[in-house]
Amino acid sequence: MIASLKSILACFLVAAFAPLCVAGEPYSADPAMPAFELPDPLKAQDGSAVTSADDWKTKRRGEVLELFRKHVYGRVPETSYEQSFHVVHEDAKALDGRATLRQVEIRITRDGKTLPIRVNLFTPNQRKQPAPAFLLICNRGPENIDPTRQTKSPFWPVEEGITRGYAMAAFLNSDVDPDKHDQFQNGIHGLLDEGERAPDAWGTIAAWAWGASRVLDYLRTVPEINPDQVAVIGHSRGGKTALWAAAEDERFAIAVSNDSGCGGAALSRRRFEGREQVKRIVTSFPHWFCSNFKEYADREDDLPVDQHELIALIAPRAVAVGSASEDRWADPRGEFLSVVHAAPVYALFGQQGLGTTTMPEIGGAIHGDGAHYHVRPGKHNLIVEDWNHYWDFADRVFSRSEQEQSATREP
Ligand code: GTR
Repeated sequence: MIASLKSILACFLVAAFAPLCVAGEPYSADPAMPAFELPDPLKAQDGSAVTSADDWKTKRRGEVLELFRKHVYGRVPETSYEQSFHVVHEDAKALDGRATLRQVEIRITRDGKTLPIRVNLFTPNQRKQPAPAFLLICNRGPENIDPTRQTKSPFWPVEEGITRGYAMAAFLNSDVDPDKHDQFQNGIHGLLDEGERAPDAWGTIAAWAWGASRVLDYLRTVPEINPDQVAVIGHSRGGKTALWAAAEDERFAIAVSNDSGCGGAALSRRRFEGREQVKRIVTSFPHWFCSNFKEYADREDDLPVDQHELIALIAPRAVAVGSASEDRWADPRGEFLSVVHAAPVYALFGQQGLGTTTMPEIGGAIHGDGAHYHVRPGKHNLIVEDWNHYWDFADRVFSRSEQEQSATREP
């Protein structure tokens, strides 16, 4: 009975959203831009319609994932390696006894060479059950994830997260791969890449995303953490990475993209002056994507995918997208619309997604069914206000009762 109600709802939502998949904008608040048509996530490569969750899972999801690997982010090599976890420092009474701190090194070894990925992890001490966790892909300096807490950055508000009952983990993307075009000689590329570089070989965003999965491998061994409740979060280039990490690795329960813009949540086909477009991003950051992506500079309409399908790859797991009102470069509306246009795939699973096509006012937030969106007033940044939205949404996704949420709060 429940199943059939769900499929009726799914059909209704697919029908309701279908026109959005084929029609271009403009929306009245948008700047002028050429009309465009988005690829339909529910049309398989053989032309057949994807009408059920099963079709999506067994057929279409794999196709879309492959298209993103081939044309956008690149493919992880199949080279074998060894991985080990080393707790290098532990403090069971961190944050005045409220948390346990572990500093961990994940060592990736191949042919006698080792790449260490350093992880800082705080778990709440007052817990009735294993805690949900947020893993931050930190694309800023190490002071932003200071384990001593002498520096407290709003980019990684550990104290607030612990108060809300979340384990807080972070690693530096630069530990996995340097954020510069070094011809893929260093970092994990230097360790795992072999032979001539293919046009769909992994770029640096894919390498960082792979690193997030290695950290998840570790987090799933920590008894204080619920292995099925790990959210991956990133800001800007880190947000692009968080989305791709969750697309590639279905063990992430929630993907959080903060101000991720071009190559992240923002639809690539929305081409207007003042926002980052493919030509600019592949020129400024030639190492981020696979080299095939360069072919789409000024040719966004020829991309076989657009970024709403990246959001769709996360379904039926939860996705949260946050924008900042002054962050025109990242195209807040384009970020919102990706989530809107992913709704037909959420609908296959009986979920509404955002449940609206109307963008909230500045300062507003939509906690939908499987999807969240907010637009915070202000500039491009990840701050506690954004985190509060993400924790509120995660509380709902994980159906956390008031009691669970307050288990770690101070009296
Ligand atoms: C910008 C870049 C964006 C975004 C941002 C960041 O320079 O154009 O795509 O990634 O950097 O990561 O802070």
